[in-house]
Amino acid sequence: MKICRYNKNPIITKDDVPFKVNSIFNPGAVKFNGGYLLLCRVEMPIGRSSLVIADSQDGFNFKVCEKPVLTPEDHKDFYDYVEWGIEDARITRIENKYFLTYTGYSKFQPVVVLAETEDFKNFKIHGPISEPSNKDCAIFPEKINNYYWKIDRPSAEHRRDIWISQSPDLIHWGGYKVLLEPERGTWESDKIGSSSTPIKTKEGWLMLYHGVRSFGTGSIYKLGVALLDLEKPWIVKGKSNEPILSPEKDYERVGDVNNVIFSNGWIIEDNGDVKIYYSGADMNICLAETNVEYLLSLCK
Ligand code: M1P
Repeated sequence: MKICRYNKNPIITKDDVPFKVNSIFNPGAVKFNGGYLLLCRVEMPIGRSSLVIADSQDGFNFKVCEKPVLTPEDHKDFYDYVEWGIEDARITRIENKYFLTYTGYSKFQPVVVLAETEDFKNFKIHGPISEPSNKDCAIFPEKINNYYWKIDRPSAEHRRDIWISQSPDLIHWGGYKVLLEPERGTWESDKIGSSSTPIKTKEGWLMLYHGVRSFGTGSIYKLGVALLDLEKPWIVKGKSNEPILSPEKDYERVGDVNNVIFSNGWIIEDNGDVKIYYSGADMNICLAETNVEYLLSLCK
């Protein structure tokens, strides 16, 4: 198996949302209660985003809930940092809790916000765990060497690299290291950002990320994959030397932001199959299927 787009893509569009939105895209993904749960970004007509759940028994056919489950207004103590929207949630299960990391957007620029839930109904919002500008944060699903680990994308002038850091409690972070840099003169020459929770394999942590190349007329977003050392996750053992998914279909080429494939959610099945949930052109939700062995082979 290589990487196959589902033949009924897109699997969710704005027509499937039971309230008025501009678009639905960039879902976090997790197995929950024996089914599949997507925590999708809905951009409201005013242009600010909230998060809504879509659920499914088979991972292909999803039903979008009646209203958003998490909005900027729910962030009472932290509203100043999310006033312009909450975006692009990543979901990490650690024991019986689900930790969400998403972008809080405001006049202060993007920050990473942390929340936790056990039931996807009640959320404990911890607030920002980064200074601006930072986004695209994913937490590893278990402690490594007694620490929690996250990857994210701080922005410095002219730099958009992926960093890794560690924490004793998921709230206080340190030990910052650069993990991956854009590669000049390639498909990922201008910026990169992590996608979702790294997947543990016998050969290392598989990590999905997006790479961006900018032109005068716009940018092209594609996906790549990298392999991190199991015990020393700041060591990159290998990465795909080509993008694994590039905008080709009309639903990836044309939308609010043309030529974008962006993912912040993937699910591994017990047999090693991997479902990559992604969005085309910031407008919809799509599915591509592959497996762990193939992704590992790309990193060698
Ligand atoms: O428009 C493509 C993506 O652009 C941003 O991603 P990043 O800053 O990580 O490159 C985000 O706004 C994302 O939501 C969007 O899909």
